[in-house]
Amino acid sequence: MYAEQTASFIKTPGWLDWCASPTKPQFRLPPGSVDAHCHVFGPAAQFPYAPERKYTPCDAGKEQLFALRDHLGFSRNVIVQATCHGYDNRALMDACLASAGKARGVASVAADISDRQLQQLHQAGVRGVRFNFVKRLVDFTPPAVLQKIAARIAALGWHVVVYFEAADLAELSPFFIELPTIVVVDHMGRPDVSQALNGPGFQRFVELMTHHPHIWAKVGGAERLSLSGPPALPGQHQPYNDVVPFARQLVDSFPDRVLWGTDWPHPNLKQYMPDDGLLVDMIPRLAVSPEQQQQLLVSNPMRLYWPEEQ
Ligand code: 0GY
Repeated sequence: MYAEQTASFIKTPGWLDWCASPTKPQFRLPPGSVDAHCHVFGPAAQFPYAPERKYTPCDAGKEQLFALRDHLGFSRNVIVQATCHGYDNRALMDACLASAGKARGVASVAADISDRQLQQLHQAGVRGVRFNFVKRLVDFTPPAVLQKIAARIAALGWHVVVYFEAADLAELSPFFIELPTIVVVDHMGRPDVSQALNGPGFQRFVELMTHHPHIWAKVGGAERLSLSGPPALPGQHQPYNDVVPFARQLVDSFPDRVLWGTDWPHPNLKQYMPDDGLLVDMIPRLAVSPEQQQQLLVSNPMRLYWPEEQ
């Protein structure tokens, strides 16, 4: 499995590489801010991509992630295992271990993972597992298998991160409700932002959070969800306007259960690569008050990923 040669890794046709020179954000992040959703890819020469992957990215290693963290003004990262690495969490663990305590991880694990391997992940800084239901990214795993994994990681004090398409929320909700840990939903459950904010699609997700206080949401991913897109020229208009009301409703309604992340290096975007500095500059439009910003960027992620420092 680990014998694949770097030379055989040819990027998926049309792959867009991450933005090498993002602008410096104008928004000054609160001290101690956490980028709570980002990834590392490879580098493939050291950490080969998984044979079962659905895409082959460009490399995006820990040094580059840490440089972005410092450039944007974040203090810490939560690195989420990307599907291109399958259940091989070595690149994620390596990044967490090299971060001097400034990165925690969310891993992907198979049902047959041993207790010893779970302990190794914990020691590296992993505090959650990701269950991915997006069909273009992963093959199907039966819910019963995921429930067994969840029961085991609950005993470690970890939580579950879930990624799914909005159309699948109704079917998946009973499963999420029964999970024995905090459940963090990636990209706000991927709402269709061309639909009304108060329409049934997004309100189903809001209802889920209203009635189930163990469900949290990440309110990043504007560049992935937006149909209006970024400004044509820097400063021309407010970017990603169409996503703002959706994120803002979640921040206003559940200020102690929201997280934000860059999603660097932005896998599978097809049109353009976002400027991570402009994404940070969106934050005060989503979390308007200094109190909300403190919760979104500092106290919520710290409670989940660095509880021992609280
Ligand atoms: C994201 C989104 C995507 C990919 C992954 O693990 C992954 O491959 O999460 C996507 O393609 O929508 O959050 O990074």
